[in-house]
Amino acid sequence: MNHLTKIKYLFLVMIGGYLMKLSFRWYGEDDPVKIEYIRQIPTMDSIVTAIYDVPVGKVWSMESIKSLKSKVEDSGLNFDVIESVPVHEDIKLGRGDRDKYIENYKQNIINLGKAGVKVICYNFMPVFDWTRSQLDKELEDGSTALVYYKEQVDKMDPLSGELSLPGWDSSYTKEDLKDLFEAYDKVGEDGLWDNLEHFLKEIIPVAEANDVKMAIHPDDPPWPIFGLPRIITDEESLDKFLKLVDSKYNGLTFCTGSLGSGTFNDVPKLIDKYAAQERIHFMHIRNIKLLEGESFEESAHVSSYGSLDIVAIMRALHKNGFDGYLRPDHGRMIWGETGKPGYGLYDRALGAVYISGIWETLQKENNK
Ligand code: DNO
Repeated sequence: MNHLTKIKYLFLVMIGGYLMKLSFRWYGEDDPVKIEYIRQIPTMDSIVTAIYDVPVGKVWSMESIKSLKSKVEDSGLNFDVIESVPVHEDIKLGRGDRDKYIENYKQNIINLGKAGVKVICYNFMPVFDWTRSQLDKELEDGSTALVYYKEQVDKMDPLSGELSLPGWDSSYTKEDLKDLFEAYDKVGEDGLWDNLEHFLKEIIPVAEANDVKMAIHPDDPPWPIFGLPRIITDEESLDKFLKLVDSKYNGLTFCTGSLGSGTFNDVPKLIDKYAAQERIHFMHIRNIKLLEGESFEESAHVSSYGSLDIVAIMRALHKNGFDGYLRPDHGRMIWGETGKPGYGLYDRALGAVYISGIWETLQKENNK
């Protein structure tokens, strides 16, 4: 911890500040996990949510944002982080109605800023968000988890129109998908970078003016899938991304599981680097067990259950006085719970308490 960070840290501790803000993803009224239950998780600060019934690319009305904010605040939690405001494919492809969609995106930043939102998470993955081969793989202890087995993914046919994962936009028809795949083939990696740069140069000034920090989510997994380009994958690409628009408002959602599934990424080292630059605004803490050859299983958060050292990760954040938002990411399904894969209550709550236990230890060690 450098001198200034230490002073800021000690000051915050004195006034009862908790620095890192623990948050939890909630899918709104339709989420089987009740917001009142989330409130009961110790040290919980905020809800991470979004408006889910507006098609990608449209403006979220002030009315719907306010009503969501009230629901969250009535439960005693803060409404500071939105995950996600999705980016329309026309923006990523630099085609069609891109200008209109960028204007709409700016309006969403303005509206969310007015409602007091501090961080917006988004991604720039073509067509599909996160990808897994199975959502309910039974682990040794009888719990189930999301897994990515390369040999199974290689056999999947995304153009069949039959594949579906909870993170994907299911409104595409077979024809839409065919058209998108052809368009991305032409755009390629370089074109995707150009389109990302254009998007950032348009939206970051609006984010600055409205005091909303933008936080891109890395590609999950961090390599191309189904022949579609993926560009936010490793240190080189994160450096390149942050330089496209060199502003604090152009930052990262650092997802340990996404970046960590690439063996080429040293997760604690990357966190140390980008937290020191104050470019991490939102953390997703997930553990994964790396298997041979681009395959992995999601595990319990505890370090010894996966391949990531969660204590080293939290230490890298703490060392840099991280005062952003952090949420436990994907949990397994345990204790017979059913619901949204990766987003049940129980295992994520265990993860949350494990994480805040590590944080408390680091704070107390530091105060000695
Ligand atoms: C997976 C999530 C992602 C994330 C988006 C952000 O569980 O972390 O779906 O929300 O990529 O836009």
